[in-house]
Amino acid sequence: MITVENLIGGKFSTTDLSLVDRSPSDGSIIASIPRTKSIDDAVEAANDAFESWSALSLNERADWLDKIANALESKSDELARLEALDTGKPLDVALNIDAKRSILNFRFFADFGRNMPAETFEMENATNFVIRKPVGIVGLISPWNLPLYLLSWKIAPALLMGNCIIAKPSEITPLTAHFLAQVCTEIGLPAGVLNIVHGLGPEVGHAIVSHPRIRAISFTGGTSTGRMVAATAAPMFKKLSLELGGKNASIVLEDADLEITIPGVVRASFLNSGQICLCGSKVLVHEDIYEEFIPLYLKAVADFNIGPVISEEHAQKVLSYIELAKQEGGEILAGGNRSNRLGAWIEPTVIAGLSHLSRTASEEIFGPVVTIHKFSTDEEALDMANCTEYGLAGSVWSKTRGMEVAKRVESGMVWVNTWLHRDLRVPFGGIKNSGVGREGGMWSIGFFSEAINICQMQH
Ligand code: TXE
Repeated sequence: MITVENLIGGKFSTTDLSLVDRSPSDGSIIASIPRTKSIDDAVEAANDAFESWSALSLNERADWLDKIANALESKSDELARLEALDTGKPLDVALNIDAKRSILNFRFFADFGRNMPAETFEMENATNFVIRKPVGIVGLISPWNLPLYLLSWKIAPALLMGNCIIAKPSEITPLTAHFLAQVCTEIGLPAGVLNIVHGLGPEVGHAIVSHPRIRAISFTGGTSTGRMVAATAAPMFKKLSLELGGKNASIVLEDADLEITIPGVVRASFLNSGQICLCGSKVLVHEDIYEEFIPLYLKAVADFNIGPVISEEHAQKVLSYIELAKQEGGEILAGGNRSNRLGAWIEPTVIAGLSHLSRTASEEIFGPVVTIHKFSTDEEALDMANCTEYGLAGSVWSKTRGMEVAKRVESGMVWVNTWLHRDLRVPFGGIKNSGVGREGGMWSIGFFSEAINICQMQH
């Protein structure tokens, strides 16, 4: 069994109370983790490290990001193995999605930092300089679906801009955050720059969100939790970035090229067992191609390899939605049951015949379950796509009208004839109840720095 420890001030430690981390594949205990309640020592460590870390140049901190990327890359197989063990996802997904993108997050922000243009604004008789100062100590809280992928997405720009960090990974998937802590210690990242604490959300998570010396919170997780985080942080005037839930539509117009659309929509439906906030869990298909689309889609679903969902508890939540779908009049076209494998395995499930206003088609399920709906006009498709409380992502599949329809999808991100094709320079985030703020490229730089203007008169 792995003993996961906190990294505070460059030292590993544990706590009197601990929690267990279970394998989604068979329910066995794979690690113990600290049940941290106080973060005062981590805040002190971050405070002690801040002056020297923020005094480094942008390029010196970019070099540190490259050192982390290089160290992770040299151990990417171990990183992928731990991520697959902790999340249950197939090893090839852990390697090609999670490990690869975790490394890229550090490398991308290293390069981005080195090539950031100076920000000046000339007046007739003065020059305005925009100076970017660090926020100070920042709190990063991440979920269980893409553990190091999403945590590194926050750590990299936060370090680049000179902040010191108190990070809290999900207690359900602590292994790769601990692995990162070990790697950063091995390469000599200065003590206290990156502190990683483990424990329960309402305990150590809340301690981070409510600590007065932590001046920015970047949170990824559920909308209901995001609401609690905002309620605590907003009155303290902390900077807040919330990447929350989604209920995204894959819109297939009548002129879609099914050669690319079928595999693309299946991947959007079931990648990571549907446990990505960007997944297309509502499949909207134009009536003219619906009869052709369904058998092709179901065949591709049957061939798509997925792992278990993250935990037995989450499996129960997902199965409850399948039962709800039946009560709401849905027709199960594929799946609908637990797989006969040990652990939290659920068959990829496709449900037809539901109103887009049904609870099943409106609420975030966050598992391998999609609802499929027929529409006759673009207007109808957009109503079906935009009717939920969420506004995170979506995709439109069409040879001629993708951009036109995509502009009318009420979400932060839309892909046309592709899905999850990511340029890390673009803004990433949602609208409505999918969150507040954007991260990615300059949006991450902006969030993890305080933009200061100095206006110099030319006499
Ligand atoms: O998220 P949580 P979970 C959605 C999805 C999923 C639901 C819950 O619907 O079923 O959210 O997933 C910490 N103060 N998404 O349980 O509970 C918690 O310890 C401070 C979408 O992962 O929001 C963890 O580290 N922190 C999402 C992190 O918040 C608290 C991806 C996320 O936990 C806290 C994952 C509190 N009071 C789930 N309570 C996406 N958008 O990608 C919990 N935490």
